[in-house]
Amino acid sequence: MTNTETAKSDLFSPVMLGPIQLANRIVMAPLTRSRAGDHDVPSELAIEYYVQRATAGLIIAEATQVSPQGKGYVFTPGIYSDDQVQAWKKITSAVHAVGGKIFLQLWHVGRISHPSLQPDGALPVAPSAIKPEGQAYTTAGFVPLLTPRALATSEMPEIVQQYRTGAENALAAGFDGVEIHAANGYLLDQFLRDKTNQRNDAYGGSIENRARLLMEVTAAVVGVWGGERVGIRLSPVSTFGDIADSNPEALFTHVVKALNHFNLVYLHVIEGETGGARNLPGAFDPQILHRLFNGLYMANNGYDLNLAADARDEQRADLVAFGRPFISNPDLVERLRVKAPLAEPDPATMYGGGAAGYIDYPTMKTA
Ligand code: 8OZ
Repeated sequence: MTNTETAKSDLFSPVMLGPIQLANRIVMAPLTRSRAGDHDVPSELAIEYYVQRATAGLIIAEATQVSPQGKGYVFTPGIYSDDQVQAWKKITSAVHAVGGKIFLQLWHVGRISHPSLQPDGALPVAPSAIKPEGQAYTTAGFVPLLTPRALATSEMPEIVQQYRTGAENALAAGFDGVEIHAANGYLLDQFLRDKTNQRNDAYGGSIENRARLLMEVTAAVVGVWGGERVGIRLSPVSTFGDIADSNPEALFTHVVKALNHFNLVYLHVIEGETGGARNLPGAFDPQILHRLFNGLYMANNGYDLNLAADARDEQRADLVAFGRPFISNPDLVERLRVKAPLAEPDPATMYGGGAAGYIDYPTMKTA
């Protein structure tokens, strides 16, 4: 990109996302901020938080559990009760009133949870009873993750139903669409990968079997919304959540080919290590998935203006999602456009707490 006063990239021009016109190609990535209240109801503060960031071409609202069982961190919001739908409705209405577009990310954490976060203190569920390395974020602080309970084959329709209910509730709450969270070592990713899925029923073993739950969930969500309002997030080379696969290229090639059947509007790919390096030695090139996919490709992971503009110029992405910069720069799109300096987020207020570090980051104008 050449060095002029304002960035000349078509990142800042409108684009169609299926039937929806976005003002630009810059997406606010889903960001867990852990500010929900009792019963997993999104905070009133979230109205202002998302409105402040509504100049993003698209907001993907934070990961939101589709069921009480799908919860894995304190203070994350849900989309399984009427109170939650009413609270989300206020958020989507306020974002729409200022011209923004907003999807909801549908989430089930699987084994990345803790009995203290589960209904009746139950063990978290997973494809197989394999303990993840790492810690759960609970009301008692960080505690070690435990060996989960393997789901019975007979429980699989109920898991699919949780996503269907989440999708229906997201529709009732006024979202523009939904993103299926199949990344970062949560339930759907746990089924995909052979390190975490050692089942010997129809949901484990071959790549086709390991992808079965994701395809059933996608069919259910598309049944509610239509493919043109459903996106999906994958993290094919990430190990976040203590996840791995013996052949990620074969696995994710199959997954993307199978997803093409649903005509999803976008594929959102965390191209490197979640929250970490973009270039991983030995990892396959996620552009393979871009070339295979029949909808829009949304790139994510450590992008800045130059990387994003280059990705557009070289046709390596249709949309670019920014995460952490949106925490501390509510007017990120304008700052990128005029090449203004970006504010750094304060790690101390990233998760949990109230307004501080949430809705008090200034725009360039108010700074
Ligand atoms: C950071 C902290 C808690 C959750 C993800 C939903 O990685 C998350 C998440 C990230 O997708």
